[in-house]
Amino acid sequence: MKPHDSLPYTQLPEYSDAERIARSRAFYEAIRTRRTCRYFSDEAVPRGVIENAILAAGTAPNGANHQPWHFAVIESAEKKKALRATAEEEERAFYQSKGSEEWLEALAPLGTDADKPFLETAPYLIVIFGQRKGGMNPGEMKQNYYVNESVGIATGMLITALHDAGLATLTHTPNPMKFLNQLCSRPNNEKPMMVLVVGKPAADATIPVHATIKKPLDQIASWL
Ligand code: IYR
Repeated sequence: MKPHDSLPYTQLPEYSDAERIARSRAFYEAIRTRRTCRYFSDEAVPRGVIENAILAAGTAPNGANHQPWHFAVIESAEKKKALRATAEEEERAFYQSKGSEEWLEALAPLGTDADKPFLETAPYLIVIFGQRKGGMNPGEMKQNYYVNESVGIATGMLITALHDAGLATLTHTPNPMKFLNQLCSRPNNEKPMMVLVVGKPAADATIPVHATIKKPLDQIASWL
C-alpha cells in the first residue's frame, strides 16, 4: 500500500521524439520573444486574463503544497499612485546615493532611473507576497517551506502565462518593500517579494539592446 492517498499519474501526451524536439523548440521560440517592458499603454486588459494567469501560477511546485503565495492585484488609480509615490521616493535614494557604484554601473546599459510612470500607466500591478506561515487551509498558521523558491517558480509561471496571452510585464523590486503590506492590506507575516507590472506595451516602447544578449547554451548548461 502507498503511504498516502494516490491517483494515477496525469496522462501526458504521447509525442514522438521528433515532436518533442519540435515542440520544445517552438516553445523556446515563443518564450524568447518575451521582453521586460518599461513603457506601458493605459489600454484596459480583461480581468479574466489576469485571473487565469494567477490560476496558472498557483499550480507551481512548492514546499509541502502549502502554496505560500498571495497575489494582490492593484487596479485602482489611487493605489497605483500611492505605490508609485513611495517606490519613486525609494528609487531616488537608490540612484542618488544608496546604490553602490558597482550596482549603478551594472544598471547603466539598461537605462533605468528613479522615474516609474508605468506604475500608474499600466492597467495592473500584481504585488506578489510570500507567506512565511500558512498551510493549505484558510486561517492555518503552519510553518511554510521553501517560500522564496516556491514564489520564484510561481512568478516565473505567471510571467510565462501573461506572455502567452500577449501581455508585457516588468518585474519591479522597490527597496525596501515593506510599505506594500499596508498598501495591499496584507498581514505582517507576509513578505512582499515583487511588483509585477502588467499590460500592453506603449506603441513607442523600446528595449535596451543590452537586455537582448542571452548567454549561449554551453555557458548556462553542462552535461555530466
Ligand atoms: N529597483 C531599481 C533598480 C534596479 C535594479 C536591478 I538588479 C534591475 O535589474 C533593474 C532596476 C529600479 O527599479 O529601477
